[in-house]
Amino acid sequence: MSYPYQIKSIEDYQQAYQQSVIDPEGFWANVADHFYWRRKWDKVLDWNFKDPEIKWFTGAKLNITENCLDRHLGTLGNTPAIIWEPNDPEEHHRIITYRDLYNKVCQFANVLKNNGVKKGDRVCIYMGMIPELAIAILACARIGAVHSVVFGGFSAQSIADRIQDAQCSLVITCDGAYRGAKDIPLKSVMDDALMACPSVKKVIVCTRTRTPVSMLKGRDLWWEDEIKQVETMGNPPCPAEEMDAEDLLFILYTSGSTGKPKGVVHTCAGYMIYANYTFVNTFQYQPGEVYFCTADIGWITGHSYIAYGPLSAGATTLMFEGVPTYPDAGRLWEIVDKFRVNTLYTAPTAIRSLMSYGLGPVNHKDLSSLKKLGSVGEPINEEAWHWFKDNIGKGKCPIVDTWWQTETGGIMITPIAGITKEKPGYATLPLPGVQPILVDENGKELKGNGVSGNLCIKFPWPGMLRSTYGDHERFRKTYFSTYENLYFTGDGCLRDEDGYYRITGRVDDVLNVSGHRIGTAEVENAINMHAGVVESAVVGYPHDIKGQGIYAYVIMERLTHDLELTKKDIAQTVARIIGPIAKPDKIQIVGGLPKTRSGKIMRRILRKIAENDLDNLGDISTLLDPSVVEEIKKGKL
Ligand code: 6R9
Repeated sequence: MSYPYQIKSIEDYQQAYQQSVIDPEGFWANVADHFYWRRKWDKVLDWNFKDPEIKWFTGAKLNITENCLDRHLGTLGNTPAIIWEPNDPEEHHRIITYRDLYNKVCQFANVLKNNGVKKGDRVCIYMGMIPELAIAILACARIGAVHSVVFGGFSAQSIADRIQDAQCSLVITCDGAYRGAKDIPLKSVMDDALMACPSVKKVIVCTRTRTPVSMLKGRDLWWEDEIKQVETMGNPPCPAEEMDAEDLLFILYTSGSTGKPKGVVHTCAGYMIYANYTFVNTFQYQPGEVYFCTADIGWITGHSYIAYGPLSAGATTLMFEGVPTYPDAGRLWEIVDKFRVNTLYTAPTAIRSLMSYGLGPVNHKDLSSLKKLGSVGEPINEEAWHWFKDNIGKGKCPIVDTWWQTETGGIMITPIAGITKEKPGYATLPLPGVQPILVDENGKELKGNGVSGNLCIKFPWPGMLRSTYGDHERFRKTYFSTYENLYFTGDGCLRDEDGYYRITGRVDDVLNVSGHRIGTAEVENAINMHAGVVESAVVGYPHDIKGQGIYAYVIMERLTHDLELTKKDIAQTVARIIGPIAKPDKIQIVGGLPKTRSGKIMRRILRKIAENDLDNLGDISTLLDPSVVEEIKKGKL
């Protein structure tokens, strides 16, 4: 596979960038020419950020799996598409070639068809990181079903909310999942969720952990049995469904500043082009290289940079079932060594965690295959950046600090590996096609360099979300109503004297805990479900490993004598309602919350207290009752 649109030098980058701004349609049409289409587009782009409506490649027909699988069979049939490393290092790894993957996807796509799944139906996928997860999403895409992957760490309640919102008719899950020392009973959690989900008619269960499960007659089916049926039918091929460019490819739920996660909608053509373009360019992928992204497919990073980006590029993508610290903190380095990994794409929280174990686990591992390193999910602090650069990259590997979001579909601001001059802590420059703009509170553009403000994007890019599922008005409100005619990212950002971008973190009520987006309102809602809780307020505070930790202030109806137990119970309630990732790190029981006269909680003050910055609370005179602040400060000591 060759990539004629791969940038090779900084001059190339500048030229591509210029062209993408002067003639965006021509620019993206040139990229799109290198894909497989059933029918080409009538028009490259139709858009307005007012309604808002965004359409790329209108009139085009395609199927993303023909681009990820069929078109590679001739030249890459025997090339590994997926290398899978299990949680337990003693268990054998699996290598799935492009031909194997094609066969398995067709087989499972036929299983879905046999079970009544049709184009446009929504399918919820709740699985661990096994190859069948990648097969499941591609099988959905093959027949035009819309997948909605839910991360294996989410609770029954969170799954139910997502299934109901999307009205999924079928669920694909596993008996259980291995993650480090834990076995997660996926099917049993799913059973709880499904009590509230009448739309679900069938559940396909893939065997992984052999955890005992209960199978409901008429609803639950074993993956393996269903595959056998297709085999008895003589394994018929599964022709790809012809999709319109703007037909839905998938929904992925993400947290915002309001209580309810929203279903981010991505469509077929634009997403495909963008995931591929950004993968090939950012990581400077060369045929034959082994590429390893440590994310989970339950998040957007896994969708775009384990599955669709690499596979559409005919790359070899390594999929790891476990966690970086199991069975010990040398695991990632062992995997790099074992498979001669060339690119490692991970998160600052993982780097910081591994850093805390010192160099012991790194020493004596052969990391000489590494050529490129990447980071995603949250701002990377300089210490972690240098540790990664010096000890993992041995000073010779470029690091790409990639800024992007679930909503953007792919990487937006990043160095291009080995081409852009890097600067620790900076995502550096926008990729071609991306037009960032910084604005002040009032939406006034901050021109020139050496400015800092809210990060917006002023022109569409092919990978951007098209809507929030079932609620287009929410889409408009969330992203396009803060500043007229701009997509608002929710992030604060600095553009330095060199024109380099540094993302400083969320400016809305969204936390970033270990790279996971968590809305403060969501956590508050969960806390408020706990018996005896009157009200709560949640803020973030700096955490050495997680980046941000969750600090909850909680008012109780009455105080029990065992406050520690109450706090533990509250944390447990949050884990049960949302999932363990949203568990507060610190809970403080308080008598009142700092509110303005109009009843708004002043989070600024709570944030300062959580950060232990007790002497800089700023003006508290507008508070209804300033004495609560003293009380909270005292309670903290
Ligand atoms: C891909 C992904 C998006 C939010 C985003 C921002 C933060 C992501 C970052 C970064 C600084 C980076 N973020 N990458 N902040 N530097 N390189 O993480 O998507 O889960 O939707 O989170 O993550 O705050 O707005 P998602």
